[in-house]
Amino acid sequence: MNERLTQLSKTVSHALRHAPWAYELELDESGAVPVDELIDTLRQRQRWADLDAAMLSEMIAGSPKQRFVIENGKICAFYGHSLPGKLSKASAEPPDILYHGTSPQLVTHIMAKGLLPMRRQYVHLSADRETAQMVGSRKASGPVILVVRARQAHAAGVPFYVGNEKVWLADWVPPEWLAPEPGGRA
Ligand code: HQG
Repeated sequence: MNERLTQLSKTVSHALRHAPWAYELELDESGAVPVDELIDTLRQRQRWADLDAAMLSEMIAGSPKQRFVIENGKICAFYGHSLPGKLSKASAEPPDILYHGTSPQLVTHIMAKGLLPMRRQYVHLSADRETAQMVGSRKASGPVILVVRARQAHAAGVPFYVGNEKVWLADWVPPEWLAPEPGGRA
């Protein structure tokens, strides 16, 4: 994806995950806004004066991560939200194991308190190890991968929610369902 589309992805993330009010957008209860409204408001900024639906679709399709979806004329972010007013997500039975990549420095705290959403609405979990490795690499050059016994946690009453194919969400994952990957640095 070229630099301009990467910038567009960041701007749309900001608008749909973190600060819709800064764009005079009002998200519905699932976090979606009409595509036309998003395009109109971004076009008022000089940088995005030439934005159109095709460019938006190209950005979504070309992104290595599945961040946004357009459905019935509305666009929303699958995950990542920090805005106040938690968006309702469909809860679902997770796979046996999910992963969470993080900094070695945080592991002691996480193993004491569990995984917390911190600044976002939900804890973010990865469906595969490789994705967790990528997520953790944003935090540390030698990230730790935590293995989450998700199916068992779910059976014990911990809710999980679908983000996209690779991202699962949770409100809180208690420490008893977590273990630093064997051979990891923790
Ligand atoms: C840590 C990106 C101390 C947690 C990624 C993480 C992801 C704790 C940090 C998505 C803790 C929050 C989200 C506790 C959790 N004590 N630290 N008890 N519980 N933490 O960035 O999961 O590119 O908000 O380990 O790919 O890293 O933006 O969350 O390190 O899918 O589309 O608190 O964002 O996607 O960090 O990443 P973040 P995340 P995009």
